[in-house]
Amino acid sequence: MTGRFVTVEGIEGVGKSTQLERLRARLVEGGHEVVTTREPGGTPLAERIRALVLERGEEGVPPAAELLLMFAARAVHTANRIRPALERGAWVLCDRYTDATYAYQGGGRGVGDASIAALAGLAHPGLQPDLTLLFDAPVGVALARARGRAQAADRIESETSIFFERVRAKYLEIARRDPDRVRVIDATRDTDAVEAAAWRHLAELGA
Ligand code: Z5A
Repeated sequence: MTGRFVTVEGIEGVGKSTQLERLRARLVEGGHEVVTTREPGGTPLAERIRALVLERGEEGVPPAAELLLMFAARAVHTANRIRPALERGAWVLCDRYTDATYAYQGGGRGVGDASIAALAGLAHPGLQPDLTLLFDAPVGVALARARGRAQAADRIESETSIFFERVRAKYLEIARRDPDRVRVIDATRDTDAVEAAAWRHLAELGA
């Protein structure tokens, strides 16, 4: 594969989508083909799975079901959108990927790493991001940003601060374990400063 696979991660409201759009614009200016996408979702079928897993309903969603739905969406997304784009040489900028599963279903819900690794091997064998930008900020800062927006919280966004503390801790653990791929960016700074830090990592990858 000749393209570049870049994922952005972090807890809700930390500024991932804002930065993804800025990085997309700069890559396009530089003459690259860029595909921006998100998880769960990114294809018609995967977006339908996203709606199922995020909607707030009467019936409980056990962690195992949440985990399997995330990977069902990811298997479709990887096969039908991410791999074809990488094979044509595009830059793929993806808002969340398998690190989110380790952080949310692992750190947040208590699913073991071994179960997640087994499903990752099944859903996207051999496909790992070239670079992951982990936007990091204290939970209070990120949730205040997220809750400043108009839209209602979905099922996972409605979790407690303690849940998001566990998710953040797991993300930071992933970054410590894989520092060459996962770059932690201080997302408490203003939007331009965060973008400059993120862009330096893309430049190292050939942007
Ligand atoms: N999930 C999961 O559990 N397991 C998985 O495997 C996967 C996902 C893949 C959907 O994710 C949910 O799925 C998510 C995890 C779960 N649930 N939660 N929580 P999503 O990525 O679609 O949704 P999200 O995490 O809730 O993203 P978000 O709320 O859109 O946040 P964001 O993209 O990081 O933030 P933003 O929209 O760019 O910015 C938020 C606000 O802050 C906005 O008003 C900005 O203008 C403002 N902002 C941005 N940057 C700054 C700076 N630097 N300073 C000040 N204000 C800023």
